[in-house]
Amino acid sequence: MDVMAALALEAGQPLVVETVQLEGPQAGEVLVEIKATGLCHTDKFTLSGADPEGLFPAILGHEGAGIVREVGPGVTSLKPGDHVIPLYTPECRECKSCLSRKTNLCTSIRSTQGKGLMPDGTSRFSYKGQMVHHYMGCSTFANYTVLPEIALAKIRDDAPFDKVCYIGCGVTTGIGAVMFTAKVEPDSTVVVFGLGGIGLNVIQGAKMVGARQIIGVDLNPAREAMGRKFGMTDFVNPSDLGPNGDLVGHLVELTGGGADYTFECVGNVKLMRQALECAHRGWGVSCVIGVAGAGQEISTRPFQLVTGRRWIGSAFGGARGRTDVPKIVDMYMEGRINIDDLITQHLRLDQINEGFDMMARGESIRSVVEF
Ligand code: NAD
Ligand code: AHE
Ligand code: ZN
Repeated sequence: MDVMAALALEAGQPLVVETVQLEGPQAGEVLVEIKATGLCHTDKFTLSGADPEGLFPAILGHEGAGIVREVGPGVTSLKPGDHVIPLYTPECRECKSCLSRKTNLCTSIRSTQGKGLMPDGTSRFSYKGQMVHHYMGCSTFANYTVLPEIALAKIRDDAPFDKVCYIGCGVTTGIGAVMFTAKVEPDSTVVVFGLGGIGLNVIQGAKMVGARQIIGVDLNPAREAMGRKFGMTDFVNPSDLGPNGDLVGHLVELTGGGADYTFECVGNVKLMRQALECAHRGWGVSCVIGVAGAGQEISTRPFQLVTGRRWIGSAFGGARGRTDVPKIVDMYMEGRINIDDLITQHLRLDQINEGFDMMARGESIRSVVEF
């Protein structure tokens, strides 16, 4: 079938909206009509060419919501008409990782997903007769896409697509990193580096679990008001500390000795180090969420770890998608999570590049494209 998609033809170039061809679902696969998709910083990162796994041409997008239109042979858990959220972290419930109960990083289709292909090693998308790669197993910048059954969370029918698509990445990543990965306790002190689409959800999650102090760090002064709305108690703009300012020292002082939990939500390896080093001696936990560019490495004095700080990371908030995503949708529908105020722009597909420009200029939190 013909579908409308924003195509990433090559790195560093704007997306182009074109008609592309999509083959129907094979065994174990599902055709989904995408109704809405968010724009995440990771899409921009891959489009820039800095992602070692970035492949072109591709249909990017991994934060969507839509409706099942057709199922391939052997699909048992979904049927046409079901409302779903695509999962870039699938949940097969059978692989070593799923069975371990120690991680959400299902490994059953990771190798083909990383090659931009479906589990059988082929792509369902093509353009002018040439193969087009899938992206993160989702490719939600298209009005129709095909996914494996294990990469779809079935959600309630009354949830609005233009809001719950954000649960497909940003909301779950931020709230999940607090609840599932770091397991922040009530009365904790928390520092969040980067108050964008992910960091504000970390703040929201920290407030939800009863953190006592939530400090937000961002270079964009406009992020202060939004942070406070979601539960931030203190705001630090590193540029206010001057060129030789001691950000770590300042945060240690503000928290009375270091934070119980810190989260890096930018993708900057210098900040990752600062986030670790402002965690409390003896027990502070620092969680890396941001995706750093190709070839970059983190460093710190091992003494920081010897003296009891722990450096951890979180992908998709540690959430098991098919199990946890429907529950997060319920939390939103019950008014326990605020998504509406974080969606600052609604766009058409032909405005998608403007959405990425607004992200770069710090003018949007989340832009959502509606089909
Ligand atoms: P975003 O662009 O919406 O937000 C980034 C924020 O960081 C902005 O507010 C910006 O002003 C701020 N910032 C930039 N440089 C800074 C600095 N030096 N000091 C302080 N603040 C700074 O991006 P996002 O969508 O929130 O994504 C954030 C990061 O998380 C990206 O690296 C993205 O790829 C990654 N991510 C990871 C996961 C995961 O599962 N681990 C999921 C989603 C996104
Ligand atoms: N492809 C990059 C890494 C990108 C990355 O870390 N992706 C996160 C999700 S970001 C969502 O916005 C993730 O879940 N990673 C786990 C995985 O298995 O990909 C690289 O450096 O190669
Ligand atoms: Zn994302």
